[in-house]
Amino acid sequence: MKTRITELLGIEYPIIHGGMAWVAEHNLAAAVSEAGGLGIIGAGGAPAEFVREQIQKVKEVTDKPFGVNIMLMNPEADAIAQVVIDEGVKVVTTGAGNPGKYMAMWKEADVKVIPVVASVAMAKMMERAGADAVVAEGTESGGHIGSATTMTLVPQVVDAVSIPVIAAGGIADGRGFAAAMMLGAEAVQMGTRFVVAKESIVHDNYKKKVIAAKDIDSEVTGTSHGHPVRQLRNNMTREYLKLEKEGAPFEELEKLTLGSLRKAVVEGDVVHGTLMAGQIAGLVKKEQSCSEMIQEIMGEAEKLLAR
Ligand code: TUI
Repeated sequence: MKTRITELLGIEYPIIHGGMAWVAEHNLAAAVSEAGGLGIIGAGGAPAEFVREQIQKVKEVTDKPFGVNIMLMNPEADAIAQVVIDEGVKVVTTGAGNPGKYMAMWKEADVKVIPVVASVAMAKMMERAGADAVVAEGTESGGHIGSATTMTLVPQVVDAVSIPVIAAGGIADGRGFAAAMMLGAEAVQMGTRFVVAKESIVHDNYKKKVIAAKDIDSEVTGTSHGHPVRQLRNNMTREYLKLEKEGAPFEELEKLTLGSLRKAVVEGDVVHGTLMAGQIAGLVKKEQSCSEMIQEIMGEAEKLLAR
């Protein structure tokens, strides 16, 4: 399937990988790229030198295009912005902020820039700043989210900009992919389904929670301090939401989440850890290789779109 995104990025299938902190590391990124999508290394809160090593590891195993996601609240974002240039990375996606100040340096180095946006205003601002495409990410997504749904956000962003739009949030199968195309998207970004990929290094306890999750098993924490994060319900979210309701200060809430994503992904602590996942977790039922996932999604979508 050809779209402006497959052409822009030189990939076979219009499926890109969400830049999930701790999860989207070199093994998973390389697997998604090898399967014909665009693998992404999620820099999350990692130091710049760690990101450089991750990039080098992907380059060792695949010649296919891949990207790096820079989470803009990372204190080392400036250094990571330079590392992607030094390492010759061709595509950058950004999240949780405005990447405007890096745009000139990336354009000069011929890096394709794809900011993740959660509003029409941000999408327009990014197009004016020189973005090559945008990811319009709905509130169904896991992790740090905006408030608009994918169904409402994607067509409004498509109408507001001329650059290609990638839909994200609530997409995990061929039906979601086809629906995104109907809304005017030219690719999809998926996170939750890749969490349970065979190549994903996420702890088995976390994968089992995603596979067992039902439609309404996610909660949004952090709304009170302006950083809403979607994750699967557990002891941690119950405690967090109780404190938030009582008006606890940010410092107290932060104690619960410090290092909690690592705890879940690496140690498999599904009780106190943060199990970031989107609302579509209820649809994710089995572990498969990235290639099996992408082939299955494209097969289903092509049948639906041919109707
Ligand atoms: O960034 C994400 N998802 C994330 S980042 C992350 S790491 C984290 N961990 C704990 C707490 C907070 C973050 C986990 N998941 N998705 C992309 C995304 N970007 N969603 C929403 C936005 C966004 C929000 C506001 C993009 C731009 C924006 O504009 C702000 C501005 O500066 O104007």
